[in-house]
Amino acid sequence: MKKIFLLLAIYMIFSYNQGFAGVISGKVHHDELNNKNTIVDSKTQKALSNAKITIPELNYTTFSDKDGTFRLNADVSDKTVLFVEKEGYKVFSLTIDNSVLKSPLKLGIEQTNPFDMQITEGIIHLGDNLFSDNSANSTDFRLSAKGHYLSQKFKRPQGSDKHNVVVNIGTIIGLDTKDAKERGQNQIAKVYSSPAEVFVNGHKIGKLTLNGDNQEILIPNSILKENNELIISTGRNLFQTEYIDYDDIELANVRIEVKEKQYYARH
Ligand SMILES: [Ca+2]
Repeated sequence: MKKIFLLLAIYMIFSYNQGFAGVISGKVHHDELNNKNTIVDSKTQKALSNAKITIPELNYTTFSDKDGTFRLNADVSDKTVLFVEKEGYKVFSLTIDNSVLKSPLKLGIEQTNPFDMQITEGIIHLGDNLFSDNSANSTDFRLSAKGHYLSQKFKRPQGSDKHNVVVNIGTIIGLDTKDAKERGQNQIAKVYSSPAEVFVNGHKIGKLTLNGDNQEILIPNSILKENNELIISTGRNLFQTEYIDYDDIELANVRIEVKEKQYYARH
């Protein structure tokens, strides 16, 4: 009887190990399969080869192959910014976290409009480097803050008389506003910050209350000059009265774009 129990125990250990090994290899297989991501032209859906894919905060760079596919062999845990760059196309940026490893990405990138202007390169951290681990930012910003606002000059884009000019915030991470908190974008229990604000030539043209990609703000034609200044200013913790605690945020891929007028009429 004892022998049978022993054999049973050995069998159970053996099958447990087998099962365990099966789970691991299954997971690797799953990731490899789903890690095959694609870059396409957003209009034609044609696969695009040799697009450069980077995750600056992880020092990760790869290129799409001849079928437009790429694997993301990066250890993505916290929220961070993924960029796609290709000549003739607008810089594309996307907020990613570890969920990107669960399903394949199909990223459509848009051809450059000759009047569009790229305002920022890489990732810009605004704030004061004081932030909670529960904030909506990546838990460990790799870049130290460049101050609480960004200021960039830009020329009036051609075609601005007939078309709308917008500021496009490619990606924003880390806003700890009331809206961001209510949408579950952070884990902070009580406090929140005022929104980030966007100014052109001293006029407030909009505010950013939610994290995400491709947020557009219209620049009223009446305030555009030949030479313009764009300011994006981060908010403040509204519950800290003893000192100013700026909301630590990451901005990427800010562009000035010229759009068809109907675009805004429809929305
Ligand atoms: Ca702060």
